Amino acid sequence: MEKTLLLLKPSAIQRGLIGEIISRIEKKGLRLVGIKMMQLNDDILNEHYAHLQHKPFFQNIKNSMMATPIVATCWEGVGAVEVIRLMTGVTNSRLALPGTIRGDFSMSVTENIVHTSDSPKTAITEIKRFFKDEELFDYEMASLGYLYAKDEFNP
Ligand code: FUP
Repeated sequence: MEKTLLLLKPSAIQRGLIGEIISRIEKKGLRLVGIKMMQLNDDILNEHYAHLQHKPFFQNIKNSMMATPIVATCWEGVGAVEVIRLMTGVTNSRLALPGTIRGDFSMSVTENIVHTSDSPKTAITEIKRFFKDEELFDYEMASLGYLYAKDEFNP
C-alpha cells in the first residue's frame, strides 16, 4: 500500500500541535508505520530542500527547520500521499482551507506546521531520507476491513 512522509515542523512542536495532528491522521484511517523525533542539520536539509536552493528564502526555511527537533512520521493507506496532502492544505497557510491542518492552525508560509510528500515518487525518496528500513513497521491493522471495501483494498 502507498506510504507517505509527514514531518511535524518546529512550529508544530512550539505550538503544541503534535498530538492534534497525529490524532487527525489516525482518525482518518491511515496506518502509522514510523515515528521518531530528530534534530535536523544542514546536510539533510540541503538534500530535502534541494529544489529550493536558489530561492531567496532557502536559508530561512533551513533555520526554521533546525530551530527545535522535528517529529518525522510515516503513514500508509490507499492514496496516502494525496489524502495527507489534502488534509495539509496549500503551502501558504493564510490561503489554506479551513478544515486543513495549515488552514486551521497557521498564519504563515514558512512556519506552516507540517511538510508532506507531494507525489508517490517523492514519498519513496523522502521516506528513505528520514527512516532506516528497521524504523518502519509492518503490523496487522485490525480495522482494515472497516476502513476499506473489498474492491478498494483486499490484502
Ligand atoms: P510544500 O510542499 O507545501 O511544503 O511547499 P514547498 O516544497 O514549495 O516549500 C517548502 C517550504 O518552503 C514550505 F513549507 C515553506 C517554505 N517556503 C517559504 O518559506 N517561502 C516561500 O515563498 C515558499 C516556500
